[in-house]
Amino acid sequence: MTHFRPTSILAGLALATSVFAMNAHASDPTTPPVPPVFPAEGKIKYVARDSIEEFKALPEYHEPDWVTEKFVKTGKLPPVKDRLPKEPLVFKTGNMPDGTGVYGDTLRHVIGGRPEGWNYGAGQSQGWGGIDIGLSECLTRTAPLFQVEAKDTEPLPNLAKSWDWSPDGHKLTMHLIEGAKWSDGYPFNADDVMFYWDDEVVDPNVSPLNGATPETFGVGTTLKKIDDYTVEWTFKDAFPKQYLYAMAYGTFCPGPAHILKPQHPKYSKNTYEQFKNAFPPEYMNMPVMGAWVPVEYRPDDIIVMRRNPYYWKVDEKGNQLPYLNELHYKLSTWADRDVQAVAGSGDISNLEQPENFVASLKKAAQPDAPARLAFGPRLIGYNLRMNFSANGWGNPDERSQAIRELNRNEDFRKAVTMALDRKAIGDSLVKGPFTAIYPGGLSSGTSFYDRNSTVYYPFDLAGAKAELAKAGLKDTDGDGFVNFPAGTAGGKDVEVVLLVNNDYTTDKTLAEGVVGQMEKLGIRVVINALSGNQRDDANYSGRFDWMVQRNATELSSVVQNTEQLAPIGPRTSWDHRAPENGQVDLMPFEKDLVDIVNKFTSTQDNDKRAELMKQFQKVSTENVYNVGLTEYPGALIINKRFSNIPQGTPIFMFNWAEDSIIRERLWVAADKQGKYELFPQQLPGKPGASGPIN
Ligand code: BQZ
Repeated sequence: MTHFRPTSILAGLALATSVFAMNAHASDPTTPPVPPVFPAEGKIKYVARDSIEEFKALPEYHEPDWVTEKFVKTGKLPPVKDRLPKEPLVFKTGNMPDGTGVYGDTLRHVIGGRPEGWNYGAGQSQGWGGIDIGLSECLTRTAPLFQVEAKDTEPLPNLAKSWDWSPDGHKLTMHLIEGAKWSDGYPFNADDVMFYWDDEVVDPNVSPLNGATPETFGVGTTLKKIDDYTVEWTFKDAFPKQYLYAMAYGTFCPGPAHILKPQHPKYSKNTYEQFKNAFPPEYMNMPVMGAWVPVEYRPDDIIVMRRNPYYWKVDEKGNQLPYLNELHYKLSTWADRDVQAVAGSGDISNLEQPENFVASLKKAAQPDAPARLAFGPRLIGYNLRMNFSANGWGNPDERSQAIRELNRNEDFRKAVTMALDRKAIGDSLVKGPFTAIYPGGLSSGTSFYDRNSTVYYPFDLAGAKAELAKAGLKDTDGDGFVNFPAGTAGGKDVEVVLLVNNDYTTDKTLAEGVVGQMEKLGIRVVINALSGNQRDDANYSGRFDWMVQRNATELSSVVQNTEQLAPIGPRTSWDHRAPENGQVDLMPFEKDLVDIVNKFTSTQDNDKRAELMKQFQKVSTENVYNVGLTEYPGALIINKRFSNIPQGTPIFMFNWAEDSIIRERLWVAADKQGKYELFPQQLPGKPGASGPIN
């Protein structure tokens, strides 16, 4: 893995700041200023897609000695060869930066989220930070594709080991891995896939975590079981290969149907709420297909996970993975994750909050620093998103309804975007070459980004006030804030409630910047800061006027969660969903965005796809579909004792680094292993039992 000298960045801080000062502002729409060159991008070592993994039977298999001694020889577990599928997923040694590894040690995460329970398919968060990514294996996998050239990219096989298109391209036959088992030994098969599809995606009363809906896989798409290890997709479009990305994390990761189905209202007397809450955080040993199983939960303290004895992946020597026996998720704050990673009491962090950049860089620059720190491309971005629903999504009151009508007014949106001093916003987070002027739309770090297709309304407060007047808003009571027109919301001051994730310093800093800059424009903004899970619920249910939203994968990769780029379905967009009647009241430019995204999804011609994304970027930014705030690079911080970290891993692209680094392949040399295991030589117990077993 390339790591640059963090000192080079510290030295570059002064130079880049002066570059910023040269960027003059203009009143007319223009293209955004060229982002400051960032001297420290980790260099990715590109590889061929088929150099990463394959499925095949090996002549022999191995496991940690203590598993053989304490569990196989005592009859508690079958021999490892009988716990693996006929053809396990084999990670190829050639793609392992440090080769095959040895067993032992622990990966210590620190997270700012908190678990709601283990029912991922019914929408419960496990606290983020890599927990759900590790538990929820999905049909395909995309995060490791950051190391594959875009032209060679197609999602990697995972639970789906292969797939075939029909000659007309409307049917996709997917072959599931055969003989794999859940962590409790129960077989994995098509019934798990169909339960997730029929009873958690298609069932309108259930919303899986990360927001999968039927339209995520194309309007009118169907899925059916052919046999225990074969399912068949049917699509309206021909060869919509784009949907193979939607079959990866977080939108097609089936849960254990043998545990979930008995609690589902279709098969029990439970309500949907009871189904969702049937597996609280205290429910241990929830069966997973992932490499580690939750065995211990101490509220506000830690979640501990132990290796899954039925994990269906191996290295080329036949060693059953993972190499690491245990995972910790210390339940703290996101900011503390950075602090602990550079201090060495935690092992990994996505350095994503610029307020921590300088302190983390200084710590990592010390000769005896326990962790490596490497910045990637500028793919972390924030937008101010406006609720565009005027027909009832989120049940707005009179004031909020009036705000939504304003959100739908182009002059109002232009006023807001032109009132933002994005240089000041970026500097409020961190000074130096990190942040860039970001008008909204696709991230400048994605391969689909085209600066000349990006419309930027530069900071111009006077011009912004003129736009506000064009929107019909005047300060009729002389208190410095514009008023609703008489007869609307009582002619009171225009007051916007801004939804913010209270778990992030950066989100709050940006929100406070918006409040201050909108006050100068004459709009009162009131912050509604909620903890992560509550903030996410408020977003999904439309209970917001505006929100500060960190960009998700559709803006950092385009091909992942593409459906979130525009309201292509009733429940696919971050800022515009349907109320009970299922109708999204699209504005004309939104219809154009929907059309562009649908065309993108239905073509595999790379030139057409690039052109369509230029069109998307122009329509999106010209109409201020979302109001960019800032964008900057993130850095991966990882303890130096770990081997097999791919060079230049970005903290965010097709997914977060917890997925991209392929944790199941990480290992620690015997002479560097820490004594961090809390349950040494123990394995997960039975579903619902109190903890691990000896
Ligand atoms: C990374 C990530 C792994 C979710 C979450 C959190 C939720 C959102 C988002 C990030 C956290 C970390 O992000 O900030 O670095 O570890 O978990 O899932 O912000 O509130 O809903 O989309 O991924």
